[in-house]
Amino acid sequence: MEETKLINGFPHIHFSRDIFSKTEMLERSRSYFEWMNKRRTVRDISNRPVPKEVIEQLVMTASTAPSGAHKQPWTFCLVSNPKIKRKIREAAEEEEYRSYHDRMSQEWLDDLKAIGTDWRKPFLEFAPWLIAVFKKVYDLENGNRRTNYYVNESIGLACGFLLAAVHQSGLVALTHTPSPMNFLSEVLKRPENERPFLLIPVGYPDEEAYVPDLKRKPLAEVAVFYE
Ligand code: IYR
Repeated sequence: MEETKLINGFPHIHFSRDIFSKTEMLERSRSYFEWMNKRRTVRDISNRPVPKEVIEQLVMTASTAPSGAHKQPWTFCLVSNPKIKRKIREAAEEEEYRSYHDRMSQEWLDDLKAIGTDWRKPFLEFAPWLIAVFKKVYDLENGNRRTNYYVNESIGLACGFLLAAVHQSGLVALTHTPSPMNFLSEVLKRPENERPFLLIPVGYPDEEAYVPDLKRKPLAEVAVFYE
């Protein structure tokens, strides 16, 4: 087998991977489901420090996600600086206070009752790391605009990979969406081609952590087969 080949004039490398027997495939897919089904969004995050090297690896995993034309249109801002975390908490709580009091519909507030959220966001200060994910709506190469494609799909996938990597490392995360979150661009001084997408505190769960007793939909409710 040739190792490389030109396609459209561009080098392609030969691809191969481990292929498993049917039994092994079933066992691996089952155990991965069981493992991923243990992942929970956790709001009670401890202030116990998490090494920077772990966070670096988590971001490298997130950045393996597929993206439109392989542009990888994302920037992960990794915040452990207490002053910056405090600024983010204050700005987020200001917006969230207004959302919970004026901007969210009664239906929305009712839907959140079972989850137990409110405008207070202490985890933004106490979690050892905040990962502020920015989408690059376009790239800037020497001041020239270059188009990015399927930016929302791409960055959503990268965040999914990130959450799986956090879970794999034994840590917990919270997908937080302060709204509006333009304040993140200012606090973190991001360039104009980047827009905030998600704010993800990461850390160890508190010893006294509680999560809502959620049930996940069974297969029949989330899948339709056409055989
Ligand atoms: N952004 C708010 C409200 C909120 C909205 C949904 I939809 C949630 O699943 C949880 C919270 C907040 O972060 O509190």
